[in-house]
Parts: sequence; structure tokens; C-alpha cells
Amino acid sequence: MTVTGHRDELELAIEAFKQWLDTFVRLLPKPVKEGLRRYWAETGVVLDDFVYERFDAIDLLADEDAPTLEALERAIEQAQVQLTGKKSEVVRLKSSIGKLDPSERAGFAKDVQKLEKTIGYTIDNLQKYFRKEAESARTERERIDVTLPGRRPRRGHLHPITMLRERIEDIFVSLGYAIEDGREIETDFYNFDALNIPQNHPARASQDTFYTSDGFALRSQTSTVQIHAMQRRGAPVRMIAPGRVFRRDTPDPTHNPMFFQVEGLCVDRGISMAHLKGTVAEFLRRMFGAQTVTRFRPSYFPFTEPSAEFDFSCFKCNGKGCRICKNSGWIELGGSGMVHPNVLRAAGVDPEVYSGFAFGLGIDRMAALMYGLDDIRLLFENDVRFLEQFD
Ligand code: FA5
Repeated sequence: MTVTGHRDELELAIEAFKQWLDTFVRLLPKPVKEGLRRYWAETGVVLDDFVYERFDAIDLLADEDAPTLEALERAIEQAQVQLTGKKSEVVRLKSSIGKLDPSERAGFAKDVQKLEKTIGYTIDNLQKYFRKEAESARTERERIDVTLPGRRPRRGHLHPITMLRERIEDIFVSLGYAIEDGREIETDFYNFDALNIPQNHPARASQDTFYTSDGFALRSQTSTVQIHAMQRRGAPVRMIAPGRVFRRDTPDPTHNPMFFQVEGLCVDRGISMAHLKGTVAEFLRRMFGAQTVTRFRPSYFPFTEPSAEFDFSCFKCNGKGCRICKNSGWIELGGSGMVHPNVLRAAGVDPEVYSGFAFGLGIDRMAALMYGLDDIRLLFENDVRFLEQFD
């Protein structure tokens, strides 16, 4: 076999290496090129002339477009594999030496070795430099400047419903009420029977109440806690129970299938409707100001007798009529009444000895009114841009 074809291939391999160098050097910003030259001078590295020539070439890239030191480091690693790795042209040429004419073998082998050495040495020295530079850039980036002001963690705040719930709790605690925590999943006994809701009452239907697959109800009102509280504490008892309730209501600006209520219960000897009215009126005065007026309207709830719904004079216009109270001067807030004797009995309290009042109100609609929201669904969309306005 003649050496001519092999010589051509060797030339091509040299050309490929020079081309790689060309492309690589063009990526280098001026300060990096200068840094490299200084580094070679300091460490006494001497490279082939054609390497230096390329470093004198024009800068094609603006400094700000230059790749990062890490990217250059990676590019050199790739070149190392490509130009000197197992599948490289140099290795292929080396393995073909044996097939050559013995007279030409030694000379060709010398030239291939020279190329291998040149590539290896150049790449090795480039690699050393970029490793060192990338490493010190990393250290510089990660250095902690203790004189810099700290990065403040973004402070969150309570959800508007939680803020309102806590205000309500504070008022009732100051009136001597305990806070009860109820269950969200209930048996029919607590959700309906004990609350004097008859078997055929529409609230029991699955169109109105959510049921778990094994027949438990998601409580549709916090009134269920009245029963738990009386069973647990007996009489007398004074408690409020804030919590989540669930109804199969289609979402709209004033309805959500999940919302918050606060239940209130006071059972003792001689409790009358006057205590109910006094308590609710005092709560609303503390909530909305001393000028707040409360009114009660006859109503019906299976678990209270008599029952009443209560409204308070609009906190915005003081009863004159405005957009918030829809010009009526009043805002509806919740239901109330004297605890039905059947309810007391179901919870193990003797209605001959004790009487009590109860009330329940929805917090979501109250929050919407207070914060001027025209849609209570906003409260559950969890959009931070909305929520962060309530700080
Ligand atoms: C009740 O739930 C009774 N348990 C209240 C009660 C307690 C009466 C104790 C007597 C004694 P009502 O269904 O009206 O009542 O609901 C009370 C409040 O919940 C309403 O005034 C309203 O503010 C709120 N509410 C009702 N449905 C929804 C809904 N889908 N989305 C948001 N709020 C609602």
C-alpha cells in the first residue's frame, strides 16, 4: 500500500484541527485571549506557531455575545473527545500505520505522532486555563459579601377570610365564649336528625348536600357543632364555632359550594330571646362601630323556635342607602333563634331546665361586603395579585 492516500488524510486531520481552533478562538472575548497569552507566558508553555497566529485573528464576536467560561470549558471537552478520542481521525490514522509499506512506515508514524502531540498539548493547555478561570469565576459568584443587605424573604399574610374570622373570634372570646372546632364530615345524625331536620326535608337530598361514597355528609352548616359542643361540655355552654361548610350551590357572585360560617351557641338557665338580641347587637357594634343598629325578622329554621334572621345597618352609609346595601340601608347577615327543645334533648340537655339561643352567619359574603368585592369567588381563586392587597 502506498503512503499517498494516508498523507492526504493526515493533511485533512491537521486541517480539521486548525479549523476547530479557528472557530474556537473566534468565540473568545479579547480579555480571555489576553489572559490565555499571559497564562502561557507565566507557565512557560510553548505552542505551535499556527496556534498563536489564530489568537491574533480579528475578534468576530462582541464581548457581550461571548459564551460563558463554563460553555468554553465544555466546548474544549467536546473537542478533546472529537479530536483525540477513540473514534478520532488521529487514532484511525495510527491504527493504519501497520498496513503501510515498511519503508514509509517510520516517517508517517512520526508525523502522526507529532500531530497527536500537538493536538493533545494544545487542548490540554487550553483546558487547564479554562478550568482554572471557570473555577475562580464560580468562586467569585458564590462569594458571600457580608456587607450586602440581606435578601428579605417575601412575607405573606393571612387570607382575608382568616383575618375576618380572627376578628370575630376576638370579639366573642372577650364576651366569654369558647371557640369550638367541628368536623367537616358528619353522620346524618349530626347533620340532620339531631338538628330536628325531618326525614323528608329537601336539605337531605343529594341535590343539596355532598355525600362521601360511603354515605357521610359534608356538613352543610356549622349548626352541627351545637350538638358536639353540648354533648362534650354539657350545659351551661357558650361557644362559637367557625368553619368550612359545603353545599351543592352553583357558583355565582354570592354563592360558592364551599364557604365559611360562624356558629354561636349559648345555653344556660333562663336564657331568652333578649339575650340573643343583646349579644348579636353587641357583636355587630364591636365589629362595625357603635352606631350600628341591628334588626331581627321572623324566619324559620327546623332547629330553632322561634327563629329570626338578622340584619345590621349598612356600615358604609349608616342606613341611608347606598350601593353596598342595595339602597335598603340594611345588610342581611345570618339566621338565629331559640334552640329547639328537640335539639337540646338530642344533645342530652334537659329543655325543662335549660334554654338557649343560637345564631349562624356566613363570613364570605361579609368579607365581600367589607372589602368591596363584587364576587365572593375571588376569595377562593388564590390569585396572589388579588390576595396581596389585603396586607
Ligand atoms: C344557616 O346555615 C343556619 N345554620 C343559620 C342558623 C344558625 C340559624 C343557628 C339559626 C340558628 P343559612 O342557610 O341562611 O342559615 O346560611 C347562613 C349564611 O351562610 C347566609 O346568610 C350566607 O351568608 C351564607 N351562605 C349560604 N349559602 C352560601 C353560599 N353558597 N356561598 C356563600 N355563603 C353562603
